[in-house]
Amino acid sequence: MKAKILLIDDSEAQSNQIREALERLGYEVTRAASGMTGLQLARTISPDLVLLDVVMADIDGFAVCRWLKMNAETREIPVIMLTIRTALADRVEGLNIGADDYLAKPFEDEELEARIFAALRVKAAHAELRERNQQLESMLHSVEALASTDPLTGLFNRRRFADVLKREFAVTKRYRNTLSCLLLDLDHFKSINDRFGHDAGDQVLKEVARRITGSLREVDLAARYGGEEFVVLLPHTSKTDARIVAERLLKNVRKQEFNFGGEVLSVTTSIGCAGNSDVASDNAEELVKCADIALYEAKNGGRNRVVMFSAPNQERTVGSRQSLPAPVPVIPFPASLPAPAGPFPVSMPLGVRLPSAAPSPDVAEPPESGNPAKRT
Ligand code: GH3
Ligand code: MG
Ligand code: MG
Repeated sequence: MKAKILLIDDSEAQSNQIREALERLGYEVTRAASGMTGLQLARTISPDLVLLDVVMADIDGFAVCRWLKMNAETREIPVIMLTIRTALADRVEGLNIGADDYLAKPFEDEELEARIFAALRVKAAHAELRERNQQLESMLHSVEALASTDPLTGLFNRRRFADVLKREFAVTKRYRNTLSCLLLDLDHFKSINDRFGHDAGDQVLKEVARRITGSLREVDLAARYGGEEFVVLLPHTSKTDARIVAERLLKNVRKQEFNFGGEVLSVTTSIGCAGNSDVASDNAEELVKCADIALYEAKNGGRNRVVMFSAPNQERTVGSRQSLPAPVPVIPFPASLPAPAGPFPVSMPLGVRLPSAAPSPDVAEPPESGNPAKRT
């Protein structure tokens, strides 16, 4: 493809001479007979290069060059100024205002060709560099996105959550706002993997993630905290309001039915909820710890429920070792008893419920027997 050159020169005779030389060299030439026309054409035809005479009747070449270099649309077009051989000051000024090169009149075809070629090469190199930079920038964005996203669910991962938590917690301290945190853990999720395979488990995790984000406001943040655990950060939300959100999540997750090999089932979740009023220290992670303690109690209390964190002494908040509530004792599986054979049957009231089963209460339900909470 021929390079397109815009020749801005008000002298008819000189223009014809240069146009002939350029066309002999294989360039496509458009001529502007005044500085003003040259500026308009530079925008409309987007030439690869401008050859610009200095002395013109309406506006001189310096002014034209300045306008071309100030305008974002034309800034990248290389400009070669045509000066008289003796006028050193003109050449220096031309370069100072942004011209890329100059050509002293009279000139030979070879010099014209060499200067044009050099200017086009620089332009091509700039364009390539710009493209490479754009590619690098978009690669960087993808890498950043990958580093902060959970590939299965598309939610933020734990690393990214930790960053956001730190920032939100600091903002909350500074402006004395409320901030709440929910920690969710699917109930008896392992039995889905065991009965229907890992892909079925993945499908459940994806759908649960979708339901969680669908139940939140835009300013809330949901992340995958671990295998079948999710964490939700609710800025500007008191514990009372967080409870409402948690109960909505509980219902929305439970409502989703899955059909695996003709068997229709739903999953339940246990949710621990804590608020920044539970944390006395500056350590943002304490907020998740409090939610985790509440989640543990939700598991122990029979699963499929929301438990709000409450310190044993209501006056106290978490922030020092002494103020943490005593951990709920874990009852070890007696070594003398044989381990249960095979996977847990899903049809049992294990949180994975058949639709025909009566819905479990969301809160305050007697503990399930024989299924002590295990937190992994
Ligand atoms: P609980 O009610 O006490 O929380 O029981 P649970 O079965 O949900 O908990 P447990 O910790 O025993 O099992 C969690 C299972 O989650 C075990 C692990 O194989 C599975 N898991 C973790 N990550 C993934 C994943 O990305 N995909 C699938 N399909 N399974 C996963
Ligand atoms: Mg679980
Ligand atoms: Mg777990």
